[in-house]
Amino acid sequence: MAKLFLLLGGNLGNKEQIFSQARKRLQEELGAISQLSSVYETEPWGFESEDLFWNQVVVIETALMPKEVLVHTKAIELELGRIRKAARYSSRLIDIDLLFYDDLVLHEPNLELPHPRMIDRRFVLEPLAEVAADFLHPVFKQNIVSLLEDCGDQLQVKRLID
Ligand code: PH2
Ligand code: MG
Ligand code: MG
Repeated sequence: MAKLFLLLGGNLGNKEQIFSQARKRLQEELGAISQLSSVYETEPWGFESEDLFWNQVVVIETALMPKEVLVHTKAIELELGRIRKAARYSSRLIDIDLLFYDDLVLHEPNLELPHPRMIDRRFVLEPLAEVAADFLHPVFKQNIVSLLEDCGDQLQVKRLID
């Protein structure tokens, strides 16, 4: 089994319902959820929008290989109504990103692990620090708390109390 770290993100529609459906479908397709961060309300990174995001880290124990994981996460995004736009960053119902797959380092055109932009994004590092503060980034050899300390991203990331 591998420990898979995913990030859910979305800033359109009924976020509570979409996130809940996403967690259910991920569990059915990939394996049991072993950890969940809180949900965070976050300012859009990389583009302008009035619609704040929700972000949440989901940790799954999976028997699938990374490529198989990607096939399933893409299918679940579509199932939940995601429409891909031409623009690099835009508002969306649901995005499911692979952050880490154990400490695997992979550089392929359609899949890079660890997620190449996570270190620049407070909306990833804050929820990640909640569930895996000591996890060592396999490329930078820093743990998540240390990456968060070095992160220059000033956009607001607020933990929602549930
Ligand atoms: N995802 C993006 C671009 N910008 N901003 C926030 N706050 N949260 C996201 O999940 C997000 C983003 C690209 O996938
Ligand atoms: Mg993304
Ligand atoms: Mg994505």
